[in-house]
Amino acid sequence: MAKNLNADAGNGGETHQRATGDGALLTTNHGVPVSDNQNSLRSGARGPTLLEDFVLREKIFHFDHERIPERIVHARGSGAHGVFEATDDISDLSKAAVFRKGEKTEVFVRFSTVAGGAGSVDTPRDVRGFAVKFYTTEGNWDLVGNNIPVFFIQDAMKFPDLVHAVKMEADRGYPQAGSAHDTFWDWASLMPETTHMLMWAMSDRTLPRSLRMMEGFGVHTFKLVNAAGKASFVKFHWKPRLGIQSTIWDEALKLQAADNDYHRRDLFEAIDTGAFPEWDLGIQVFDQAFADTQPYDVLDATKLIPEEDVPVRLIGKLTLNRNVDNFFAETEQVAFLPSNIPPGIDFSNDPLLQGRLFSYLDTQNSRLGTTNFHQIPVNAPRCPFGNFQRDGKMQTMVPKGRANYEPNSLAEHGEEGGPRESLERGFATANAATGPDETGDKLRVRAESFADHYSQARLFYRSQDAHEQAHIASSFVFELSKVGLLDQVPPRMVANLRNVDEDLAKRVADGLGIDLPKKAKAAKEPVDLAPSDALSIHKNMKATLEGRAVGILIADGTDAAALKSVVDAVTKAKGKAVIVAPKVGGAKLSDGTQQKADGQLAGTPSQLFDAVAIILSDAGCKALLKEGAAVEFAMNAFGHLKAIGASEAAKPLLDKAGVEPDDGVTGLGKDFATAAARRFYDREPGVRTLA
Ligand code: HDE
Repeated sequence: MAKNLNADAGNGGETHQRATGDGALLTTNHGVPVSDNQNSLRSGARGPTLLEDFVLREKIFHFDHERIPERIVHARGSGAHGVFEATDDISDLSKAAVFRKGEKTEVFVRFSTVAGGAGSVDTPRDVRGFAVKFYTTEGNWDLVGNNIPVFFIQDAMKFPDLVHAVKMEADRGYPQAGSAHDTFWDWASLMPETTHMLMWAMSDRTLPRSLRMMEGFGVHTFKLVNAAGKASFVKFHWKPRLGIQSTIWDEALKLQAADNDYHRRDLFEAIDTGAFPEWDLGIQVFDQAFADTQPYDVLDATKLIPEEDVPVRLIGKLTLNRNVDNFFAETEQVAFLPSNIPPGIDFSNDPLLQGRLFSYLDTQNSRLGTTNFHQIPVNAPRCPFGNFQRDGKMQTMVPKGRANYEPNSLAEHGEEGGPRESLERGFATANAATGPDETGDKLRVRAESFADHYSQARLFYRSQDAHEQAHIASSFVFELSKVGLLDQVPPRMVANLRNVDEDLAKRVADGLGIDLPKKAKAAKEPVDLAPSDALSIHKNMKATLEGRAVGILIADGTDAAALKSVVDAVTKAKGKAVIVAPKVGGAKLSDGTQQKADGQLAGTPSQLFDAVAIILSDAGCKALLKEGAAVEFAMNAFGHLKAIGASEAAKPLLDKAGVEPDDGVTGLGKDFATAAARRFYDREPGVRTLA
């Protein structure tokens, strides 16, 4: 490589070490080759920098504008490419090509937290976004859902209030990424319609173990439309093949310290190693006659339809099989629009959905800076598309000819006339009004059928097992205990909870140390609905190591054969074995071999794993007894209700960590692999006080 003459002329030295290997020529954005990417152009070796330096100016100019406004909500997200395959024939319900049995459609998926900024952490207590863009042959379909089937509000009018209340407080700029603060609970306690969603938000649903282990929901009622124009109502569900799995609160808090990118890394690494995450797409289909007979309104996004009433029918499979090549270009620039919908699917009159149809298109213009955001590769349809919209900022298409209006007769003159509408193939809105009050006078009202704010909150609570109920009560206590200044708020919230379940309200009041307030007046008295097992995580949990990770703590002297047998057992069960040692260079095993570690103990705590094995010799254990991180490794695994398999010699470490014998504390044999596939919730009352 030629010497840098300018640098040599100055202090005579190269400014950096050059990587070997030939790359393409480095140029400016306009293609001019760059000779020196280290030094700006100066007048004299120690003189001022010259304005003339177009290489420096262009580089800094572009850098200055690298950031774009983050999403107002759902700013922090992780994306991946994949494929959706339709597995069942539903042509009687929908004519959409994406549902044709055997049809494979490329997709892009972005998971997100809601409240935190783009640089916040992955594991706050928060709802998760689950947005899927299907690049169908009939245009893009964006199913922009969440991991919870209901929402906080019934009407789009309240969305800015919800978001202002939950985001960091306006004057102090904190807290980041969480709802445990004054303004959120002030607002929520004044809005009884939030109660059902609050039950979900305070449950372990908002603490997913992995993005690969959570359900997804379209939330709103949509419509499917068949070739004859017949519409049916539908709710969309995503069911993870790895099962639903959540962490517990203390673990989620400690994960924030251990790895800010816990979910993003987990998703990336799974896809990178070929462990492709999969979900089944399910639908609940029903008609107006069913809707008319339910004790809730199917257009109300604070309500769900119990799976026991309308079973979920599986109609397709989603597989995420490719990581993004560039986070900004794809995950950051992807623009989801609930209004993207192909023929065969349609909207309902849900007033929340109706508001979303405007908001998302509007926000992309300020976020991506141009009405042409659909031309960004991750957003562009894969099918041919064209119309007479023209120009605008960042126009990258070069339409030919004069046809930028319609109708035109240019083709009669031999010129290109442009695309044409099609009555047969075009999107035609399904005949909208099906239910009562769906047309009529213009009114700023909430339908009377939206008035029951508590029955389904009660249904959710009573469908949980005892451990899950304790977690919900404890989350309310934790969050409301963070309401610092507004003393009126916790009692007001508990007064609402009395409409959900008296025992829950009492537990929360006790946990807060306040008197049980008078029950809040309900807009409509709640009723008892039959509990739904499908709403509980625990009742549906899969005992499996697939997609889970086991941390194996070793030190000098660890028995080589025992280590190998644990690694083999974990791998055989499709889990990931991660070796942790005091030094990342590893440890010298009993047979004299040096075992490299995947993680250093101080930076690889047990909250990163679903179960742990501690394989130590007498000497190794003695050394680790003085190591706080080793004691915490065992203590937190126990406190987070995980299986702990340990060698005999590791016993003193377990004793020091306060690990007590139970079904989850095993030796290193077969019983460990079985135990590692689950968590031990019965242990919890012994390790912490729950409300
Ligand atoms: Fe969103 N929402 N939302 N939302 N939402 C956005 O759009 C909005 C709602 C959801 O990964 C924004 O492109 C309004 C329900 C997800 O890029 C914004 C209302 C559900 C994502 C917006 C709702 C969602 C968003 C911010 C009430 C679950 C992330 C940036 C009428 C069904 C998508 C953007 C991604 C993002 C508005 C309610 C899910 C501001 C006005 C209900 C998963 O346009």
